[in-house]
Amino acid sequence: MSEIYAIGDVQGCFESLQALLKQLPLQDEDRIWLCGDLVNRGPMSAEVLRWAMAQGERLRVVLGNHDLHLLSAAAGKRKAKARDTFQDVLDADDREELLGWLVRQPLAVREGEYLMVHAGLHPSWMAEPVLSIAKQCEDALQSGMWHAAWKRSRPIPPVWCESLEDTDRIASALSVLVGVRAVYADGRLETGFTGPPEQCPDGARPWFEDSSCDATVIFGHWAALGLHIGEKHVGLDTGCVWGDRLTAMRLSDRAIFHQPSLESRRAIG
Ligand SMILES: [Mn+2]
Repeated sequence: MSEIYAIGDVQGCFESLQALLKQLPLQDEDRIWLCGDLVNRGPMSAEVLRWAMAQGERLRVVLGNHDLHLLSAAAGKRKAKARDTFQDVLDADDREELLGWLVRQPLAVREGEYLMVHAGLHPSWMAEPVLSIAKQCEDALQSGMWHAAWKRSRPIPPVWCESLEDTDRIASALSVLVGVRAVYADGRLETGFTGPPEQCPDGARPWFEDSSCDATVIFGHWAALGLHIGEKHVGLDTGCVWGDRLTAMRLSDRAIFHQPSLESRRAIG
């Protein structure tokens, strides 16, 4: 049987990724999923992208907020920040190939009972509509109109509702897919919070507490949540870039593989 190994946020930690892959009992027919934020904060973003490009059909990834930030900075739409560490991509001889590959990646991937997104879902979203909403965002990435939406999504994105259109719709959808951690009862995202779930601001709850999505959702983005294995929600960001570890889960039996971070001494900020 072909297996899927889902891996948490790599963020330029190429050496940890390679070490984790060596641990996995990968067979030729097996697949690898990366749940987004392939780049930034760690030391080797370009190498992660080169490796990902070379995997072909064996690899599926979804885009995360750091991936979008890189694409935005590369297009001159947003300034890189002092803490950003993706200059290796911007200066690379193969920059256009790397960025061209990245911008074609999806925001949601579904296979069977599994749905992968970077951050999470709006509590009202079921699996099929998520793919349709993600497709609208992917079309916006191809057309370039997403830059206006990405700008509109911060600091306070439009609250998701099905009737949103155009820039507001993409802004709201992107803010959820690549940014959500906690949500208020009225559907607003808590946008500034990055702490552990038990410290959610008053009135906000982790998005998955109120999700009724009819798929098992594989996500990353929330390092302070750590490895989170719920019945229908699996969080895999275990803070490799912050010196903790990189985690993989074999989806069929939920076997977990850990690689302690090899980049902690060099990670910036
Ligand atoms: Mn993220």
